[in-house]
Amino acid sequence: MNKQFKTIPHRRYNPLTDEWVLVSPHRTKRPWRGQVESPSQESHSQYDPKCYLCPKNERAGVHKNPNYKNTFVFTNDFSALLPDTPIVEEESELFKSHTVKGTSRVICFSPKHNLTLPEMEIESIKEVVNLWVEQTNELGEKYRWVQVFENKGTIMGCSNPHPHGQIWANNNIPNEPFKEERQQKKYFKKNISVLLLDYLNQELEKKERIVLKNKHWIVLVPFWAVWPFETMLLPRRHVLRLTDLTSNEKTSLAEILKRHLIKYDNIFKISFPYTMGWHGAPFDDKDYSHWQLHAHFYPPLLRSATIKKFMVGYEMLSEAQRDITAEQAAEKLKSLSEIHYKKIERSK
Ligand code: H2U
Ligand code: ZN
Repeated sequence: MNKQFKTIPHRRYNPLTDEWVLVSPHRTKRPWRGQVESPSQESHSQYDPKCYLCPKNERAGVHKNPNYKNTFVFTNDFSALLPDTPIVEEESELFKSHTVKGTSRVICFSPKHNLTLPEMEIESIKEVVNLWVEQTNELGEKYRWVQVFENKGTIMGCSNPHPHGQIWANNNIPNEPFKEERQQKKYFKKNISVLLLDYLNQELEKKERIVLKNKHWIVLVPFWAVWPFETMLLPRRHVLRLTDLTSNEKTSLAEILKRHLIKYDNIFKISFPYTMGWHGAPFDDKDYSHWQLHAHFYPPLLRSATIKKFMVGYEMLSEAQRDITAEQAAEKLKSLSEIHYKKIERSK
């Protein structure tokens, strides 16, 4: 590794988005020692009569949840996207607007109000993986872009601790995947190989930012990570979409997700907040061989359970900036136990 990375401010390039990040490691010359605060208020009960996601409870409006046993999906009662919008098009150079058709769904990961993904059994996590795949498959038949994601923790604007995620689908390609589409395509044209697979193979050789591996999957801190503990999860083989995964790959995904999210919870001994989501090739008739499926994890916490990284000031006006380097974050994540802190506390 370039030794100066550890001490000298520099910019790093993100080939997936064609954006740069400012890295300022000199601000953390001391070895990184995460401050551990007492665990935040978490729900201890498996059922909350006031929760709109718990089985048999009423949601806003007229709907009542079934007595579901594993996972449960419903159309968001306050959906940001609608399937039957009339045409709203404007096409002048400075005033442009396009019609958007789509839908938003909410997915409950478990009937248990207080059970988050890292604490679930691998079989139950596989149910969530299967649901992601089924939903992506179904929505991909109708829409070009299917965004599976999870907002976790109040710090991320999540409204309810009940373990859940969302899926939004629409007929156009939104900003983030648009950049990734453009960049992966450009790279493929130039090199006749897949950007993220070439990147992954070089990361496996360098070994500086790899957090976890199993037979089918790798978790790493990207060289160009912006958020303090940002990670990327990707399959080792060339896979375009969630819907292309084999059964073994889905089981192995459930397994690595559990290991990864336990490590996240163990950083500050709290249920670790983040936004995570999947990026795979869009659903239309074009050739997307240049794509590689991957998930991004964007956690906001920096030094403790209560100190988050703010993306304000210079970030809003110039470009993203980080203090601890991607290598330091990977080192920290690697060093953490794969046994959940709550399990250790219970056995004491
Ligand atoms: P968050 O976890 O990001 O807060 O998302 C939960 C979603 O649940 C949110 O988009 C929806 C909200 O619109 N919701 C319902 O669909 N029905 C309800 O009864 C309450 C919340
Ligand atoms: Zn609940």
